[in-house]
Amino acid sequence: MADKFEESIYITKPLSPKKDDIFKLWEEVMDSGWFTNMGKQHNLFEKELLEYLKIENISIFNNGTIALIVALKALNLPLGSEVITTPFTFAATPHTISWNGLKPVFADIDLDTMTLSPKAIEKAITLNTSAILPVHVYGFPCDVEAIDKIAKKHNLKVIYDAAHAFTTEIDGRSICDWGNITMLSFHATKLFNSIEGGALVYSDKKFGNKIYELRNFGIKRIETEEDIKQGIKTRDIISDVGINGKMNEFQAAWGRALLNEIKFEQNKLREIANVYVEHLSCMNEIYIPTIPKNISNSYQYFPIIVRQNDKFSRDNLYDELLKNNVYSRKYFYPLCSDFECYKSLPSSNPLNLSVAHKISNNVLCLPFYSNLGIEKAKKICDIVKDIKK
Ligand code: T4K
Repeated sequence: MADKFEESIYITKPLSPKKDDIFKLWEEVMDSGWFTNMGKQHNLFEKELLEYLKIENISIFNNGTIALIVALKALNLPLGSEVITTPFTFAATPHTISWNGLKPVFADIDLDTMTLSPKAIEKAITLNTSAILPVHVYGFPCDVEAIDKIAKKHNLKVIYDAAHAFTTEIDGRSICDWGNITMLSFHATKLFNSIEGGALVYSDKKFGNKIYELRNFGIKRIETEEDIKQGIKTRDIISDVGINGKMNEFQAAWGRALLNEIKFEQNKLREIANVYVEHLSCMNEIYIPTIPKNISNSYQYFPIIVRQNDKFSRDNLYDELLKNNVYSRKYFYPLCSDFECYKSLPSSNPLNLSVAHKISNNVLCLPFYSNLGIEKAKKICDIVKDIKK
């Protein structure tokens, strides 16, 4: 029998930059007297992310949720129109739809990828549908090509929630290349973090100005001929109902200092993933979803699916791990469609979401962070095997 852990083992432990690196940058910010409102660190962070992710346009935010709210707003979707999304996600996803005065419509997921099923999307489309909001859950890419075709056929906008998919690529191409706008999250619990933070990535430059304004209270800087005649260079007007979504200089500096460490971290996470696969895949009670070879894994979460029997279930595995001081997480149980605020929607009917219910009732995310190390990962596997005995 493996001994229980003396310390608490959480699902993740946030990654910090090297102290020397971050203190140097923070000192620079303090000395500059410029703490927020699109300062030097902010602008450098955006520039470095463009290069790192091999993308063309990015706007960074104070968190991923506000970024997603702004993405939906920037697309100017008709008030009260329907946005098709997955129930198998974090609360933030459907909440951003509701915050925009739009109606979330839940559609079922695919068994293999756990992401929105293209067939279920087609079935959910009505005359009132304006957009699709799929989630690359755990960094597993949605069927982006099929969703692209559906969106074109029905003239719908696509906003991807890629909160878990930082650096994910399909055949070497950034996951952010699909859809009208993609949201990334840089929350502390994410592989790459700026403590709190997020970003919007878009291919069409015209969104850039709109997003810039919406992120900053709707402030638009204009220059008229009359103003120029009168010697006024620029004037600020409020162009739209904006919000405060700005990332401050301290967090932007944190993100910059961490960016170059991500590849190293992902290599260490790959080793931990290999330990889990080696020790748990032989158990009939556990299925480990795998990412296809043409996809580069973000290594954000390590989900397993429990094949329930009389003696072994997801909930009993969760409870037993807890007794051993291991805090695994039931991401994402319950489904968003079962939340009080959404359960009365017609699309929340469990008959409409049978695959999502099946996955949500049996999924468990194991502790997954580089500092966990190989030995502790092996010990977690031993505890899981002991529970089965
Ligand atoms: N879309 C999707 C699909 C998302 O998953 C999320 C966020 C969003 C959108 C929204 O993006 P943001 O607005 O957050 O940028 C956590 C995160 O707070 C949340 O960002 C994340 N998804 C979600 C899946 O997980 P909780 O409520 O589970 O977090 P919490 O506080 O229980 O933390 C988890 C564990 O991490 C703790 O048990 C211990 C450890 N931890 C956490 C923090 C904050 C630390 O060791 N240190 C820390 O500082 O939501």
